[in-house]
Amino acid sequence: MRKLVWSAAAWLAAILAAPAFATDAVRFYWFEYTGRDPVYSAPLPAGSFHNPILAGYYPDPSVTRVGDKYYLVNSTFAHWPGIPIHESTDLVHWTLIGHALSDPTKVSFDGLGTSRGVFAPAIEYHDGTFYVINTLVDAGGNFFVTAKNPRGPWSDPVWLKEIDGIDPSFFFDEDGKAYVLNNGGPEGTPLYNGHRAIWIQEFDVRARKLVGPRKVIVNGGTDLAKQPIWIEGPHLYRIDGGYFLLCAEGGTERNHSAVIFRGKSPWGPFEPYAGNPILTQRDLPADRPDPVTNAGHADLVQMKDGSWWAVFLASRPYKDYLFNTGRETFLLPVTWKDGWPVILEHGKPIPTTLPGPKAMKAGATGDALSGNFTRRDEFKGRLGPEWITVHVPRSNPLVIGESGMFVAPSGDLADKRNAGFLARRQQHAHFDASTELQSSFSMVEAGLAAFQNESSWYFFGVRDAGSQNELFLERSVGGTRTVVAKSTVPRPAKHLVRLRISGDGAAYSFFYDTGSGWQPLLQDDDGSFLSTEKAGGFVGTVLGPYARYRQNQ
Ligand code: 6LW
Repeated sequence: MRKLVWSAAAWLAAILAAPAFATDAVRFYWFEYTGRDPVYSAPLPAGSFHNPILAGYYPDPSVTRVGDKYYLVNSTFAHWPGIPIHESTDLVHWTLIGHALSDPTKVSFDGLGTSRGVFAPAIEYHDGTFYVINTLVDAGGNFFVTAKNPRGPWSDPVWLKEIDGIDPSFFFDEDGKAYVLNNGGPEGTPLYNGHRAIWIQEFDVRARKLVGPRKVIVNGGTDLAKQPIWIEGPHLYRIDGGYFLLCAEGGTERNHSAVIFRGKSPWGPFEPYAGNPILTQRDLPADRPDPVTNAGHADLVQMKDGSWWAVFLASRPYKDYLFNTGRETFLLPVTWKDGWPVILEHGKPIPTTLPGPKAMKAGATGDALSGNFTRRDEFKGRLGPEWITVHVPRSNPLVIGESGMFVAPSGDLADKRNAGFLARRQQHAHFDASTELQSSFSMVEAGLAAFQNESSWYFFGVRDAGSQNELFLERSVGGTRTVVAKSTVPRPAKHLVRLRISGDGAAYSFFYDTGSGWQPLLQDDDGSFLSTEKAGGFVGTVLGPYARYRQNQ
């Protein structure tokens, strides 16, 4: 049995250093995921790309350019490792190169809901150093980490206790001064629900700490009289001698938007653009084809060729306001109008296929993150970049050998702690996820889970039933658990069982194969309870191998 090293997650190495562990571990031989959204079925025109560029739950994107490379970070809440760092040379094809939070001894989300922990991060590069700043909600607050190499190692967190709020970002000015911005409560009592403000404070780069007074530079939003809500995600840029402040406004749901302000100093005053918002989908007809919604929380980047682009979050409902894939990362070109950056004209739908940046080379590749694709993991020695866990592992849940991955049962999906669950993001409304496992166990139940949060999940598993095996489907809807289907089958040869979950919008279907081809256990179950609209939260559905100790039926 050989130790495992994840390409981007040294942390896992630490966990798996331990010799082969619990004898109750379940062997999974492979896992295969196929995304088949009709909107991406047509061949991609030359020079074009699909939106989102990072499909599945990759919210709150922030991007920076260093030379001819781009680095992007996203929020990860209670999933682990935290704050993935993707690298690209064309803003379209991205490769996971590491995580800003990967030392399990430094962070804990135990006891927290799945949508607590890592909120919106921001990445900057200054004077040979990468900076990632973030808020660990209910888990320590605001902090930053630094690295010379974006692949790591990243420093231990430097806590910023002065900041009472979220969505911090750095701004390094041309005059050598630096600042931290964030959104927080207004000065004094909020005037209305959702009344927030954008704050700024100077940052001493050498001393690595905040200095001087904190100041509100935007109170409420673009027009306080209109009671704008949730002014958030601030990013400050110096462009052609002016200071541009980009923020999200309206809250991260249907009414989300991106708004821009301009000033002559980082301390303001900041004047809002008369043409705001510069990005939203909130005023488009609900019955439009292939709708994209929630668009907002953006960050701008100038490419080497001088063109400007924006990354931002948005979601793709499969029906009404239902999406199980969370808030994803999109890309659009920025146009300049009368000296103001505009991401999308009012009333225009976000395109899901469009021409890419000039830097995009034919045949360029990256990780499987956009469009339709199939990813198969044979669990041989190294795990693909897509794998994460829910919560920070405390023990060693996984070991990979020459032939398969062993998942040790520890805890339960509802536990708000790490369980024996290895997951990847659901990245399509139409998908198939399948695996093969060895079912020779007595005290354990194992199979596939589809997990939105600790109260909303499916567990499609197999367990011992005397001389036979029992396939079962357990569903937790808002915390109420029900076994909605089960079937007893003869013990398969070599105890090999294949399981498949197929999703088509809200319809989730469950198939098994014990040697005589795929058999349905349950088809077209209403999986819309895994949607953000019904389950709540800031994340998206994740899928993968799961094992737990048998529960009293
Ligand atoms: C993020 C903030 C937000 O930090 O949600 O609603 C938070 N807006 O900008 C989590 O995504």
